[in-house]
Amino acid sequence: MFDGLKDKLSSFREDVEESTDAAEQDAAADAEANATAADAGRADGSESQTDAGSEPPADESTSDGPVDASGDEGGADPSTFQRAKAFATGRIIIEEEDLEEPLWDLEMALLESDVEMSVAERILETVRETMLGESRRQVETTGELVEQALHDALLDVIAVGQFDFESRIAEADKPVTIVFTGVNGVGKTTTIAKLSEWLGERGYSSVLANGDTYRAGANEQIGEHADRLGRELIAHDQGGDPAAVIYDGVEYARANDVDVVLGDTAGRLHTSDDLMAQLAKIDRVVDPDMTIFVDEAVAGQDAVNRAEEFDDAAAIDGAVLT
Ligand SMILES: Nc1nc2c(ncn2[C@@H]2O[C@H](COP(=O)(O)OP(=O)(O)O)[C@@H](O)[C@H]2O)c(=O)[nH]1
Ligand SMILES: [Mg+2]
Repeated sequence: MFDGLKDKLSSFREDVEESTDAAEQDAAADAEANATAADAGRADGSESQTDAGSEPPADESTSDGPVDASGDEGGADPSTFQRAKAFATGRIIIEEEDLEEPLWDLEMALLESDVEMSVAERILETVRETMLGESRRQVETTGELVEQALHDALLDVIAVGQFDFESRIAEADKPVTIVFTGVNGVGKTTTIAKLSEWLGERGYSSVLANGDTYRAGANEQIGEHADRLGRELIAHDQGGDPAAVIYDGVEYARANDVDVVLGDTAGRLHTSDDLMAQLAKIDRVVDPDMTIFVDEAVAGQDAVNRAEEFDDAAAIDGAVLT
């Protein structure tokens, strides 16, 4: 899925390159035409124009002279002259019309790849704004410019409501309790193991609390991670109360000066009222510092809908996409 989107993004880059290349050639032709106009001016025998004509077309004085001359012919619009001038000075100006078709194709590609309409529009708007009227030096390819504009636009949309996870951990009173929610098999337990390692690398101790008392084998799975990581695991028997397990995890952390409690939960369908009510209970009893929603990046719009449902049961502070 992402390979497809990647291909489309790079074809957007090629499309813009093509249309600006075409514009570049027009500008080159215009620059030549201007030079010819300057020559024609010299043929008229005007002394001052002869001096101007001996300069390269980049010079201000030439662009003034011939602009008036060809303006009389009704040849080119001002933007063409701007382009011709920019070309002569080694700069290219990107115009709305260069972007029109590639942006349309990009919009289709984003929508086909399950990107939400308002997000796609925001990306397009940022790319358009970044690139329009942007002039680039010839050493810098249009491709690089497009890549940077896309990069900035994507960062811009995913940076909404962003917070610095590490500084939040650093500043919070210890122990910091984090509960992980999400549907089945999206990577909650694996993410907890990874995060425990990540925290350890930054000097924070952590304990794992297995609030997944539902699925057979859940204790063994997270137990394996805890063993490998050398972390304490708080677990109850299958069928126990998940809120009680995570609460025990918090008690353990308090008693043993552990910095972070990583509370796992059983995967549940957002459509299952009972299980969602159980999640709300965990939230009430444990009152975690953060609730992290985990989902698969490939879930696309489904993940957004699920996140909304989970957020209703236990307010989400952040999300991990696996
Ligand atoms: N490709 C990929 N697989 C993952 C990732 N995280 C977890 N998995 C795998 O997805 C499966 C379910 O992971 P698990 O952590 O048990 O999901 P949970 O049911 O949400 O706890 C396991 O086979 C994991 O190895 C990830 O980031 N990428
Ligand atoms: Mg799990």
